[in-house]
Amino acid sequence: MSLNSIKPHNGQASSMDATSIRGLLEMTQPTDLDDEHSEFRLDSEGVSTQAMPITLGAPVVGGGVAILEHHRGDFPSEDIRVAALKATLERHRGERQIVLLQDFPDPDALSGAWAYQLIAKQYNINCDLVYAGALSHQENIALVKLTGLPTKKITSANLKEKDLANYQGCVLIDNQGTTCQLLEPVRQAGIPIVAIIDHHSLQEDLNAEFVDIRPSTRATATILTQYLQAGLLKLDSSISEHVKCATALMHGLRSDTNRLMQAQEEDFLAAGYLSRFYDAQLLNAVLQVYRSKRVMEVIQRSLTNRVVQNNFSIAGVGYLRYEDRDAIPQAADFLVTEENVHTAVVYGIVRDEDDEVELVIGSLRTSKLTLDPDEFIKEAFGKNSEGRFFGGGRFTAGGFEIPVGFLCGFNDNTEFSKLKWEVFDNQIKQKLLKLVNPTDSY
Ligand SMILES: [Mn+2]
Repeated sequence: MSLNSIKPHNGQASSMDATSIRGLLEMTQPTDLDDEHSEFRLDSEGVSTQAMPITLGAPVVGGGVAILEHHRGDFPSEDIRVAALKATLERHRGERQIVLLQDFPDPDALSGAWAYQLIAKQYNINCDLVYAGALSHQENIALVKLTGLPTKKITSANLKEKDLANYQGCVLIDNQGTTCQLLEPVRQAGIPIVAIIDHHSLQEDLNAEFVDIRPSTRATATILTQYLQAGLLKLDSSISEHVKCATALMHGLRSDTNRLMQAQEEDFLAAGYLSRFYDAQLLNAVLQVYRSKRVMEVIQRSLTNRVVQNNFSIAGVGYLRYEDRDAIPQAADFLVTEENVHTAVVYGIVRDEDDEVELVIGSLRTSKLTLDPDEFIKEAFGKNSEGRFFGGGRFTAGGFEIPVGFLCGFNDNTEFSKLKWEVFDNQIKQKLLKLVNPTDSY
């Protein structure tokens, strides 16, 4: 089967023919995305020429097992997936693995990684769940605190080689490395990628041993729940850790399906299974969190600054601290609830004062089913000088990151800061409005 025949365009997984994946697995152009409460880092564009073997029967010991599903339910079967994951875990029995979460992990990533950790424990594999950025959403902090979710922050700077020497494998859950700055140092340390379990569109080929990427599935928590249900770990309601993990998974799949409103049959089935084990009161406690004052202020700025045209609401919110970057998607979530608005885009300059790094970070939320956030963002902002897109998206959500580059860095001169913001604000607005009002000229 020719590889070329299965190359999708612009990361549109639906254009792939699942049956043509037999034989070889081809990775494709990445589409970047914006998770419910966290965003991505950009990664390379362009089609990888690397191919890897896919084994469709019993997995070959030591060989690659790649599983890819583009069409719900048809390929490959659940039995094959389950057998492949079991065989992979078996091959790594007794090892220590580092599970990489996206820099700003969301409930789907956190809960999915926890479920993987508990599954791996059955094989005497010890996993550390790590992320490099921050738990920037109050709800995520509550989830981690209230369930005792075993994750820790580790920056790429303090990820020393001697720490990495403890790991024999790396696992990516709910991401494919493009939203995770820890992947690079981990790869440089020569740690092989054992497994990728994700539901985002295909990104670059990472040459992992086990790959289960299902862009048509709404939540990674759903995928992990299916593995639990298939017997990789027998949940037991008398074990507190199981109950808490089931609660986290319920939260993860609810949050990636907009409280089940965008859930599909498989998500409801997964939620049905979890309902036997989860703690409804605990979930309620996780959801009962409040917005911080700073998030409220960013929302206020987005309301004041918004420009509404053709049912699009566009708002620049100025400078934000790194820890508050999650206020941007929250503001977009809020703006999209306005009457006659179907799409909201909120952006600001996020400043990491330690690193003197500044980035324009933006989020898009849409309720318009015919608007593809991925296409919209790629068209609005195009690519950088290296040919990488500034952003992308998935169903109903998208995001972008634009480096401030040479203009980076704090300046005592407030007039300078103000001018800098205005330049970015105007440029972004102009690019967005060009798409919003295609007939006008800007
Ligand atoms: Mn997810």
